[in-house]
Amino acid sequence: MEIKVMKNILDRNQNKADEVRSVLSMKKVLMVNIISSPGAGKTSLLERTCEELGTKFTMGVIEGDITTDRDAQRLKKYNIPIVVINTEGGCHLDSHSISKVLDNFDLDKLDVLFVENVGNLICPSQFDLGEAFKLAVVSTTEGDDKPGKYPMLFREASAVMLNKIDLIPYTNFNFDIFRSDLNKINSKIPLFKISCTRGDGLGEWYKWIAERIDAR
Ligand SMILES: Nc1nc2c(ncn2[C@@H]2O[C@H](COP(=O)(O)OP(=O)(O)OP(=O)(O)O)[C@@H](O)[C@H]2O)c(=O)[nH]1
Ligand SMILES: [Mg+2]
Repeated sequence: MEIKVMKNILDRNQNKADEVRSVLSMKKVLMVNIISSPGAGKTSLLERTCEELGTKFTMGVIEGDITTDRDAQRLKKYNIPIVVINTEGGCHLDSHSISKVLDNFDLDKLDVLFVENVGNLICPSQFDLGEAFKLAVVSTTEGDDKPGKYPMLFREASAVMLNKIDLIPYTNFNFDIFRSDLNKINSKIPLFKISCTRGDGLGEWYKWIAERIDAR
């Protein structure tokens, strides 16, 4: 019985996600669903990306948070449209919540809409928001075992950002284990080794995302 209820929830979510995807595709807006555990660096990556590509592309951000608008406050200085969705305890965004806030953006003018999902490695991977693709962010301080332990996100994502590589010397993170586990799940997935604080590896990310925005 419980399984049936869950299936209904996912079916309803999928129908709305398909609607959102078709609206965004008509308007030529690339929506990117950013997923990570709490603190891996989603907002830091957005700060860097707004700084670098904010003049080249028209960007918007949807900030999913259980409570507070703190991440949105951090992005305010880039003068881009930002909408906060507080899930009030919910551990992920869904397509209905995205659909309800799309009117807050001028979709005719937008090139890219980044969605920072609620910090969680599990539930957000199950809920299609109508995005063009999912982006997985993991950080070295979380350990090298995350692809093996939480395979769904790494199966679903179109790219992986391995953040906080500046901290590797202070952890027991083993890149070979990380890469080998990732290969077993999704061997072709692009992997960016980055540090949002120091700036390592971000040039390749800017190039990769800019190509996708251009090709939308
Ligand atoms: N050393 C180091 N710290 C980082 C790096 N990237 C982010 N941080 C720090 O990690 C902490 C969390 O970063 P956020 O960008 O807020 O992470 P988040 O994924 O948005 O967090 P939630 O929204 O709470 O899930 C902050 O204190 C950042 O300054 C990095 O590359 N290196
Ligand atoms: Mg954040």
